[in-house]
Amino acid sequence: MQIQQAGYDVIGDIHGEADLLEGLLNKMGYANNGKCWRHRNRQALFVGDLIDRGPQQLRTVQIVQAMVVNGAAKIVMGNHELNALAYVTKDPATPDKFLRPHTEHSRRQHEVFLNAVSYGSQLHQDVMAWFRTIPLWFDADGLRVVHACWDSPSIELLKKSIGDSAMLTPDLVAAKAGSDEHGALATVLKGPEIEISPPFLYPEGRRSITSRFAWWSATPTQLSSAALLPAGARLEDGTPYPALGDDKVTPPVEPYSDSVPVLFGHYWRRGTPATLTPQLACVDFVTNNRALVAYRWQGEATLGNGAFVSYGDKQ
Ligand SMILES: [Mn+2]
Repeated sequence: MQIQQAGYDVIGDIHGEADLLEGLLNKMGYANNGKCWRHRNRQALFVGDLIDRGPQQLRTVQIVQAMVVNGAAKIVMGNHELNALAYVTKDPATPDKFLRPHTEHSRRQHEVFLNAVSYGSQLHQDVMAWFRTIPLWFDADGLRVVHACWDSPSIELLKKSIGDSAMLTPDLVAAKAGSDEHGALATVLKGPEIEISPPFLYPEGRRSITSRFAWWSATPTQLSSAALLPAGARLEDGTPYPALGDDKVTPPVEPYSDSVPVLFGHYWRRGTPATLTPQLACVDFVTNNRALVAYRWQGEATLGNGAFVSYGDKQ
């Protein structure tokens, strides 16, 4: 067995797959000591998006929270945790409304979680209280971790209002769409987006005029390498969305140029886990079968493909 030096095991978006999480932790040499899963000389570092989608969301939260509270793990916030907080937070400007409107779409996206905790219960409030303690990014020991995008101007802007602790504040949760703070928070947790024409439909039918942007792309001004359409995207007439051409796009963020490596989740990457650049790697992968991916970081400034580990994939 490979000897692991001290460092961080950066674990991708779990989305309620608690069985996969425990399998991955076990595979990486973590053991459950009755209080939490723990490694003798390493820490787990979760990229967020613990909830929504999968079947074991409450158990996922409980496993991760126990690890964080007992010092066996760290975590950064995902857009699904932010959404969960906005879903229960009244808009200070219009107190009869929630910051995340309770639309059919937002309710459906969140309903497995809401059913698991029972909406409005003490348990629900306790989980939200813990979510409020999750920092927006990690930047220490020669490593950076963020849910979606390490955009230095956005992070510097957020630091001006919330400081280096990277903790969400009530004012930041309530920042209005169109404000600099709202844009910076969206860039960091949801990733930058670009306009796309014609619009596309997600597999479930929702229409969108913006697409995710491959902020790590070496050719960010070519539509084909810059736009990330979801699998199964269609045109409004129902036909498959055509292949993207080499139309020029204006990158919404500057390329990442620092020497500190960045690990992130969010992007549903396909295929065998691999780095994107020597400084950038995503740990959120969708494979043929359900799988959870981690990057076992041991202090290196240059990321390498040998550090990925996955569990649950039958390839
Ligand atoms: Mn996400």
